[in-house]
Amino acid sequence: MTQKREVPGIRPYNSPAGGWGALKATAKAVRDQMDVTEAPGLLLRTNKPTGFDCPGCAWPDKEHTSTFQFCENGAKAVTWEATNKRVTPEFFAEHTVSELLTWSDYELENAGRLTHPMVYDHASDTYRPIAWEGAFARIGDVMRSQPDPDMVEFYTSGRASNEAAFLFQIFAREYGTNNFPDCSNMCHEATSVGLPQSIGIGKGTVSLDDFDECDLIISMGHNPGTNHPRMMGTLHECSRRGVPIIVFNPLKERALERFADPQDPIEMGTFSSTRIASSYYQVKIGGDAAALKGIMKAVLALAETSPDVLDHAFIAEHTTGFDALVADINRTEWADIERVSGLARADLERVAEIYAKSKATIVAYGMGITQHAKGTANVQQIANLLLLRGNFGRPGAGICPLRGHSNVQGNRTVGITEKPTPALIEGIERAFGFTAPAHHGHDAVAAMQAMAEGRSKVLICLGGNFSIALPDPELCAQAMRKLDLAVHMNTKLNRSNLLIGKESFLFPVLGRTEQDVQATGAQSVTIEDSMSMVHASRGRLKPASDQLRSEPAIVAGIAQATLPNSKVAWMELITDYDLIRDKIEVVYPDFADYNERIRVPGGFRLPIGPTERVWKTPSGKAEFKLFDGLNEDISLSDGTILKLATIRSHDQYNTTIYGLDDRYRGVFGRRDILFMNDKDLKAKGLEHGDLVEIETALPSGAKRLLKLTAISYDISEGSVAAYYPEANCLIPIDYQDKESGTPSYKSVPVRVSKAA
Ligand SMILES: Nc1nc2c(c(=O)[nH]1)N[C@H]1C(S)=C(S)[C@@H](COP(=O)(O)OP(=O)(O)OC[C@H]3O[C@@H](n4cnc5c(=O)[nH]c(N)nc54)[C@H](O)[C@@H]3O)O[C@H]1N2
Ligand SMILES: Nc1nc2c(c(=O)[nH]1)N[C@H]1C(S)=C(S)[C@@H](COP(=O)(O)OP(=O)(O)OC[C@H]3O[C@@H](n4cnc5c(=O)[nH]c(N)nc54)[C@H](O)[C@@H]3O)O[C@H]1N2
Ligand SMILES: [Mo]
Repeated sequence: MTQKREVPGIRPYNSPAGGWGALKATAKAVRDQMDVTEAPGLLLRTNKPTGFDCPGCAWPDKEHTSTFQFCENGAKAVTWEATNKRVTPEFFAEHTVSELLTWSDYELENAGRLTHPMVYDHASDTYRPIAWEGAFARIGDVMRSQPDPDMVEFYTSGRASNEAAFLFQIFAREYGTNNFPDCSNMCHEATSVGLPQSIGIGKGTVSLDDFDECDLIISMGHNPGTNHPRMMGTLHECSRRGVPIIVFNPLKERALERFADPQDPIEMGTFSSTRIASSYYQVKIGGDAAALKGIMKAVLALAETSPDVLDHAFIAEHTTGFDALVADINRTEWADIERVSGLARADLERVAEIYAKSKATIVAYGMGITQHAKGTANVQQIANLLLLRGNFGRPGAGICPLRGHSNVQGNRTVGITEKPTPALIEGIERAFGFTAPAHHGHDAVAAMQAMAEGRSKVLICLGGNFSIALPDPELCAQAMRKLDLAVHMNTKLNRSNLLIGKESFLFPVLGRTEQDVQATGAQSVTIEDSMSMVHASRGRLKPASDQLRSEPAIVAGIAQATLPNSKVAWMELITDYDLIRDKIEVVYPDFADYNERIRVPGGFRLPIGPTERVWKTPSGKAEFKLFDGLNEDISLSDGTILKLATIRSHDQYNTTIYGLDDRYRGVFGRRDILFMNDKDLKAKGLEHGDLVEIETALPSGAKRLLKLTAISYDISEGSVAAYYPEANCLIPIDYQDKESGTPSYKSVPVRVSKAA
């Protein structure tokens, strides 16, 4: 990287990730949002058996009995929710919705916690307070007047508890639809669709203990220093144990290079750090399947002279499709693998050698794998690599998708899906005595398309910022404005709340950190982490206002008002969440003794078939799945086209912008940046710091442009990166993985030129 010219806000960051910088940033997060005397007590209750589950990420804690695990971005998530700032009826009276639309995403959420149920008033262009019961009654009227239940969309963002998500899906299904757009559709849907075909379950198979026993970790397309910070403790330990950690990522991410653990007194005292990646391969954006096929090709070549390199017994007993995989790999030429992955054959052969020696391998992956036009097939290539050496159902081995929102996996487990299985429909019949609809509903993209085309008229959001998280903000804004009714349940104000159609309600909800008191007393909710551990979470803080209601209570209120002849005892269920969990147990037998088992510290683990070598696929075996060719759109590589990935900064949580720095990448006080390789800058006649115009280079569709400042960065050639959600305007809504519906947020073909 040659950063000769001074560019405002751009300075190389030379320290390790973590360390004193992380402590300083935590102190700042506390200072900016909270009463400094309250914060330590609150942060110390994070992830304790009697405390609340950190809303920051879905990484588990050891049995949930560990001492507090220091984590900068967890502290940001917690203090952002527990802030002293408030968005009151007076605030809304002072600011019209048109004015608020001119605020940045950062300014909107930083205004503070919502305090009252509000309804939009067209005459004054403001949100005005409304009583809960009046709001529910009006929503019920509009819902009942819809000609077809499939004209209503039920959106979930993965922060909702199991109890809230379960009630939400029961409500939607009794109302008569399977329209469940969900943040997971933008996130790990490729995992939810790809892995069941490969190994019979759409979840990770490893537990934290497996990290103690593995002897190789391959990390692909995730940035744990920012997005799964508690994973850094695990990687740090593994590295110190001498476990090779092989990273595939187009960007050099500091936390994957070296990390100083703020809980390690020696590293902190001596300003030293631990290296994380033993080798770091800067794959081209969208080149992972090629890299994986290259590694498999080299493994198969090794197996010709040392047959033990493959687990033949496992392959014979537990898999199908091996011969087809070998034929496909044989057809794939090294020259193509090198060109598409951007990696040298010798490097991939080296990875294969290490893999062939490892007795227990874990592959961890994130959005760099799933958010591609071939996301599902990408995930399946990871499963293939692991299957070749029987890396399932053995200590220290398995697949580790890094989930996003802290309970996104749980939401799926308790029924948020647009494609209900017969077992789910039977379970609902058993528990509630009504027949849920079987026809498939809308996922996130399909829901927004239906809204844009006027086929759906109502949107009910259990959290999140739906229209900003999706691609194509212009289309999403138009779609929102065509609605008859939008209902938002949020902790904080965001842009989706301000895109108003006929009627809009904005409901303030209790967050994870707050006490949830119902008729029978204080309640706990339950959460499922990335490793299928289900445990209780209980907030202790006084709620942000006495008007707040819990998500289960709001869902029950709307359901009761919408369905006068409901088979569900909505008001009774929310008096005591044990009653909701009893119903979950009736629908899902895997939750047997739910209420007893979550009272044990650490909770319980849901069954994961592959850990017992049980494969719930059509063939009853694990299946090798083929990746057709190497890359989705080689036809688009005309030499001038670059691939754009949209990524998260260190100071953001999805569409929530905590601040304007991205410390580990050396960006301060701004987000209008395009990360570019030096060679690409030169080839386009650009210099570090030039203002550039980025144009989407898809064959058809509207012209999509964005201006950013290009900076020289250590990123693979042919690849560029910019921040989400600012760059979402470059992505058409239907540019997606057709198998899973996931938008291809990480591989947008673009042209970059100097701005006029
Ligand atoms: N603090 C914080 N924590 C979070 C979140 C947050 O926004 N902030 N979001 C939560 C959610 S919902 C999610 S889904 C997760 C997201 O966590 P991650 O999966 O880590 O998310 P991203 O930042 O989108 O990008 C991941 C990485 O993919 C790399 N990448 C991009 N394209 C490619 C590619 O083609 N191949 C490979 N191998 N790598 C590529 C990028 O360089 C980046 O390092 O984090 C969760 N936790
Ligand atoms: N370009 C691009 N776009 C992407 C991605 C990308 O990598 N690139 N990533 C995608 C991914 S992985 C995801 S998961 C989606 C995220 O999509 P969403 O989950 O819809 O978005 P968030 O930004 O997490 O939602 C933020 C809002 O959640 C509300 N909130 C916070 N806590 C709570 C709570 O406890 N309860 C309730 N009811 N509300 C709460 C706050 O009001 C806040 O404004 O975005 C996707 N969009
Ligand atoms: Mo996500």
